[in-house]
Amino acid sequence: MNAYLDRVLREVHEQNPAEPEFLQAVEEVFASLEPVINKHPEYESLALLERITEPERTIIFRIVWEDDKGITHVNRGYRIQFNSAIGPYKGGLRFDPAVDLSILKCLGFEQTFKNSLTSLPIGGAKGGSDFDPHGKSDHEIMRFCQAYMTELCRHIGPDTDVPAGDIGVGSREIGYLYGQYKRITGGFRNGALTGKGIAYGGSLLRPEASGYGAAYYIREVLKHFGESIRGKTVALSGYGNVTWGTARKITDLGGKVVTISGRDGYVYDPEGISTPEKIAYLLEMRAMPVRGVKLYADRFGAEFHPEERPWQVKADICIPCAVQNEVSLADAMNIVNNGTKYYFEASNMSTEPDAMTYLREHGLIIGPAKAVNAGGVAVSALEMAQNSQRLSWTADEVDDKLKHIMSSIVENSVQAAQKYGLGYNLIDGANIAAFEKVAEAMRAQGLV
Ligand code: 2IT
Repeated sequence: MNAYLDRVLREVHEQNPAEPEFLQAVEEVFASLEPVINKHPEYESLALLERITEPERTIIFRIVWEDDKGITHVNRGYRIQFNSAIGPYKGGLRFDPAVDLSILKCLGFEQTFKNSLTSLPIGGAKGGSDFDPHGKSDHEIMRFCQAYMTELCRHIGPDTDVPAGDIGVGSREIGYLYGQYKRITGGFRNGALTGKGIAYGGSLLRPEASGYGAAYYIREVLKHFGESIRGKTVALSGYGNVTWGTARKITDLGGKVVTISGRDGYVYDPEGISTPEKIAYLLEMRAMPVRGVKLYADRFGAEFHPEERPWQVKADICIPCAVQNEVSLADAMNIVNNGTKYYFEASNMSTEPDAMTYLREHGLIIGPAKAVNAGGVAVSALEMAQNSQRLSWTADEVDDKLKHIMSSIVENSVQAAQKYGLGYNLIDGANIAAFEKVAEAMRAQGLV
């Protein structure tokens, strides 16, 4: 490895020893940057890598809220404002008991590069809380969101930092968060959050955008190999927003989605998770008190495999859509044994490093998360644009822009890889294209 990359990677390890996910994300990006750093030795004197791996600002705060029985709870809230070189901080909020500083720094770092790839003017951020929304009443969710925003409101705004949803934060939570933001700050600055309901400035297609974008990205890549989604068997994991949007668009484009998964196991539906009723059921399951996908199997007579992951099922295309590090080396071996040709990460950092190495060595065509799922945040940026204009665009206008953004992500990734003689390499290409834009903006703005 290039000596400068090597030194900074060591320093990042020394400074963040307790943050495995963050270190994993930095290593993954650095592994692609050697040719770029060789070409730009001046980046060392600008401390560019030291700066790009250090969040500009990390906010950690106490959240106090009362449940329906009047019992007081304390949670930890976070916002990592990672990089604002190319636009206001932008990225989702995750409410999940697994949330910690390492996961959010990992996601904030990734978001910086993802947002750069969209070609829209958005910097990188991530936030959330270790609050578990599962099993909470609507009023408890509202009180928690209000308590969270009471602190966060002083750090965000349409031109500074624009949060959105992620795991555990959907349109209901964004509604409560925006209501509290408006109440405290005054004025109707709805560009301060995205993923809003349509009635108060949300964008059409924002709920669908991550999944539709993934399908458009996949369509472009398959086209390069003279293939199409039509007739392909597709394995998905998860059953949340990304799985839902991906299943819809893959089905529209003639593919057959045969798996979904939850914390309880996976469902194999050989008939295809393809009717509007089945796809809508994914949304219904999320609202149920029982967690997991067994409900789907019971309802539609599909196979349920408890405690297992869907990667044992033979599929032409595998698309993890659930959570970071959901694909292990054993899963990667199953995927290779099944003769799968295409692997696209739709969840952020879906793949453990040794699993990724295995898939790459076995010649799969791989699309990395920061490119594949960038459609979600891209439509968030389009929502910001609509809010600034005080106009709303039609679904077709948003969809056309999303298609164009996703194909330009594929094209820019391929061009960046080819510029450095790396061939058709979507992983290194995405990292390089994303890094070059952020690095150039940081260089131009001086030592800040
Ligand atoms: O991981 C992601 O890109 C998101 N959760 C969406 C972020 C956003 O600001 O729309």
